[in-house]
Amino acid sequence: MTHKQIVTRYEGNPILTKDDIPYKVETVHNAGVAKFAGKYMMLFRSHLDNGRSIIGLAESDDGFNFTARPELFMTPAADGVFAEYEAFGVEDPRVNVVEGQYYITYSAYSKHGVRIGLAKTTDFQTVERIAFITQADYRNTVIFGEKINGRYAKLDRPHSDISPWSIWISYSEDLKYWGDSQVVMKPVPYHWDEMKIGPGAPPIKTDRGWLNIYHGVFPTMDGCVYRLGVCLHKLDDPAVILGVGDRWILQPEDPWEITGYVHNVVFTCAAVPEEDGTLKLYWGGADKVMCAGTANIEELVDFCLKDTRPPM
Ligand code: BMA
Repeated sequence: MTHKQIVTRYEGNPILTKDDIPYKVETVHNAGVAKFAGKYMMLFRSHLDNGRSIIGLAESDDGFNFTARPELFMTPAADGVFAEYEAFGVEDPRVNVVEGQYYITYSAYSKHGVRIGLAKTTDFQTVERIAFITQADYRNTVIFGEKINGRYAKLDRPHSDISPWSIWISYSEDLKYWGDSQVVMKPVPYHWDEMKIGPGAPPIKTDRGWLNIYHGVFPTMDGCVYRLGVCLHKLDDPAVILGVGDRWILQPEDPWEITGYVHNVVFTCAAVPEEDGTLKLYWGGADKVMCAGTANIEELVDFCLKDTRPPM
């Protein structure tokens, strides 16, 4: 099997665009998706025509045909600490199903930088903000679906000049206060993910480890190319990476992935595991539309373990 076949694109892509939204937006992309009460709930990011982002909601019975609700789901908070740190927009939500509860991790932008907010929904109508769970220069936080050795665990992507855009793990007893952080994976020079990597979909538990579908960025003379890859974290110690697939599993190929708001981008915030051993993968195409595909979970795990590269 070649890397081109491991993810099968849905024939009806793109599955959601700005033309499907009952209010005015410029883009529909980088959505978190989870199953809730028998439906697929999609929290999607949209740029407004001032360049800032808000989050809308669409729902589906089959995971491919989505209908957007007329109401917005999340806009920058109006007051308090959340207003201070979300003033420039809310972006790239992940829906983390943790012990049956729905936690949303989102990028909050402001004049202070970008940091990660944690919110919760019990009904996909209302959203309750809980806390900011990182400082600035963090994006792409995903939370493991259960406590591991008595603590919650999250992956995210801090940035520093000395160690650019790498994946770190940290732990918490209450989802609010996090610590014991350490780096687990870094970009590899002259490789498809040499410039930046970041967690994508919330990790999926398998018999052989936690499957992490991440994004990797390669700089070119024509700008950056965003692709997706996979790695596998040890079940009882997710700071240990058992394997990183050496090749990407998805790259921009369809016209709406190559051209859009930002060209040459496939970017994921969601993968939904199904009972038949497949998963539905969701990605933003060129920061403008939502796309979907399917993959076999065991094949993705094999991909992590068979032709691997070191995590750092
Ligand atoms: C990243 C984030 C993502 C976006 C990607 C490609 O830095 O801004 O939301 O999809 O760039 O533009």
